[in-house]
Amino acid sequence: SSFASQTYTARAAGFANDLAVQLLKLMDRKKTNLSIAADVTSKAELLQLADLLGPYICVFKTHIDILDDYDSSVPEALTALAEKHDFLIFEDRKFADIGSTVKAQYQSGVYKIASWAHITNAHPIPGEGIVHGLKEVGLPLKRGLLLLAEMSSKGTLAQGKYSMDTLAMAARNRDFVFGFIGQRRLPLDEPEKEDFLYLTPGVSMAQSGDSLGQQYRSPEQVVLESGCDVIIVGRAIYGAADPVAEAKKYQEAGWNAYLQRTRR
Ligand code: BMP
Repeated sequence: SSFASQTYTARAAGFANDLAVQLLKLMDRKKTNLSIAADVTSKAELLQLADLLGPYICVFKTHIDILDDYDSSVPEALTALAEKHDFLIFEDRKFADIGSTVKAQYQSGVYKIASWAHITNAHPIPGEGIVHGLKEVGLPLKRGLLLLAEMSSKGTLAQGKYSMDTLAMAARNRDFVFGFIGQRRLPLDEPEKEDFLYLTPGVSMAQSGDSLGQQYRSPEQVVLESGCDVIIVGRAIYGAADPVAEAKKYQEAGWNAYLQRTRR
């Protein structure tokens, strides 16, 4: 597609959401399209990963509710590390309720996600009210939202018309929604009217899946063949004996695929 062949920086002008512009520029500046899925259960491990891997990533993805020892010092420390290493924080919350409920879940409760997460995401299943509810909280804070258009897991129901309707929902909310969690740029068969960012989990160079339905593809398949923009890598990096060495490998693989894709 025409957008996928352009550099991240060149594409920044086509986005209405400030955070998307920030992310696109930071990727070229740091030469990384790698996001780490930091699915660890202690705050010490989480912050250690953010500090160790920070130099190699554009986005630090959290599941804040899996921490056994969460307290409000965690987002504070994460925010400081995001500034130190120049990355964005993405809380992978996968909101999935009516607008009024997700608004409260985003703003309040133990985690107060909107107060620290630059990016969060939502399932489009409830209908567009979910976007409007999250937007009321997130837009004044200059946050950005991703919609789950597809999933990496075996048997996912998010496919076909559901994915295309997700794209349409995003297109009506470009001030807040700047992209997708997905497995490929949509649509692949007709010219895209508007640009979106695609962040893609289910990436490993060593495994083809896990025992619970996860399915993996390589950075080349994701970035080069499927036209996605950010590779999200979890266990393949933080589960390795040397996570820093592994992060460097994935950064290089993702970046080389991007360079190949944008070569004129
Ligand atoms: P791993 O690379 O260890 O399989 O982790 C993948 C991460 O991406 C997990 O945090 C998971 O919640 C997330 N994820 C996914 O695997 N597939 C999707 O379709 C959407 C996700 O957010």
